[in-house]
Amino acid sequence: MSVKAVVGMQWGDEGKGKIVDILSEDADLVIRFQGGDNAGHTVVNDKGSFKLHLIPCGVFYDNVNNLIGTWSVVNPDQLLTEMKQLEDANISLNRLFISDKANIIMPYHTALDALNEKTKNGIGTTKKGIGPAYSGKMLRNNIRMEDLADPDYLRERLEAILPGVNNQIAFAGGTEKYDVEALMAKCAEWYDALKRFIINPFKIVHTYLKEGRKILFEGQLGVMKDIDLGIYPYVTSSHPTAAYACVSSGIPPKSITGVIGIMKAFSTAVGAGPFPAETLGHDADILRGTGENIDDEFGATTGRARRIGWLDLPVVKYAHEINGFTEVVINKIDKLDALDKIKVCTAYKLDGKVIDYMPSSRELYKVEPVFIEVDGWKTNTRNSVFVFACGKDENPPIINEKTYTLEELNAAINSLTFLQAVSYT
Ligand code: 2SA
Ligand code: MG
Repeated sequence: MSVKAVVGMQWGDEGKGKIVDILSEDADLVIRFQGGDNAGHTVVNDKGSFKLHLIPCGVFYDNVNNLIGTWSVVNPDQLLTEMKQLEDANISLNRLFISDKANIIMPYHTALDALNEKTKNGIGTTKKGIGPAYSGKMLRNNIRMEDLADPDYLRERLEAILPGVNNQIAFAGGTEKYDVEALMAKCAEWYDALKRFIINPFKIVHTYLKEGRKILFEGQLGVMKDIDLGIYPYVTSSHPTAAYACVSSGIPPKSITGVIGIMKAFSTAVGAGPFPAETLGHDADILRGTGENIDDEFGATTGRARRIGWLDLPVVKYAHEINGFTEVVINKIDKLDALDKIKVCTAYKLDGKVIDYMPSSRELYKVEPVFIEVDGWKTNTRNSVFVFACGKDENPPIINEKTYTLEELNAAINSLTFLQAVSYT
């Protein structure tokens, strides 16, 4: 049995899309388990270059089922646009499914996100309505995919929800009033286009588990953007951590057989918030790239230039503590190829003392990153893929140069060995 979660180890944009694409070839079911179209998962394969926001990266394989899972928030217009792009590239959507319990991002959610971003409370969101949609979910105020099938129920729900929504919009400085009839028409249009994709996934996921089929969970963003464990309030409104793969799909935690952490050889972040290892100069420009390549460091959803930092090992270690990786993939090592000197943040100092825990955002603003600086390897490492297998019985899913035990990985993460391992190849 193989039930693995792929999650981001840093601030998002670690290259999860690429790895999920590779691993999907061998999967029976790929599940996007949280978030919405704020994510941008870049996949370059023999079918073209794609930036997927909502649809799981397993969609490129004809024999793989793909599920937009329950803890997701879905903007149907965005989903339909993405579906059209894939169909235009001759990619079949026959095996795409949407959980009936996934919450719908309504037009008022995106409007509220944009209004909130104009205030002092703005944190640099993607303005895709993610925060308002998740808060609507927690308030038990949302429309779910399953509701589209029942116009009477839907009308009752909208009648109950919209007065509060309109007050919220007006309070936030918006002028638009959302109307039941207009939204009923929109929902009917969405249902017509999406009904064949909406399923109750619970039984299927459990049947797959029993049959020992291969399930891959695709996380979006990364640990530092987790609503609880990340740099609150500069976070997204869901949990990009492996535990939520279980929560979202209703499977017991013990069914997870592996957690694959994806990291980059340096750090990037979008949006405001503390970013201790940030670098702003010429090196940052080299690492960011020019935007000519699809994987240069510009937001895959908003096009914003991502903030750049050196590899931050306290973050990587924190990600490992939270997720318990059985495998770790390091992407974009080649982006460091041209550098004369490479810095790595190995620890944080707070009030002059090295700390051994991940501080809160408030403290993270104050920490002093402790850097080591090493000579660059000045070698072309393009197309190298590095996988560290940490578990005893795990076979690394990708052919790689070297395999490490969990103990070695732990030791490596705590020391320079880590970087040497990177530079060997
Ligand atoms: P949101 O829109 O409510 O989730 O924003 C809240 C915070 O989460 C950050 N965030 C992201 N961080 C990294 N990558 C993301 N996806 C896009 C990409 C981002 C883009 O792949 O490049 O295109 O700008 C992503 N989405 C949200 C966001 O910056 C806020 O800090
Ligand atoms: Mg991305």
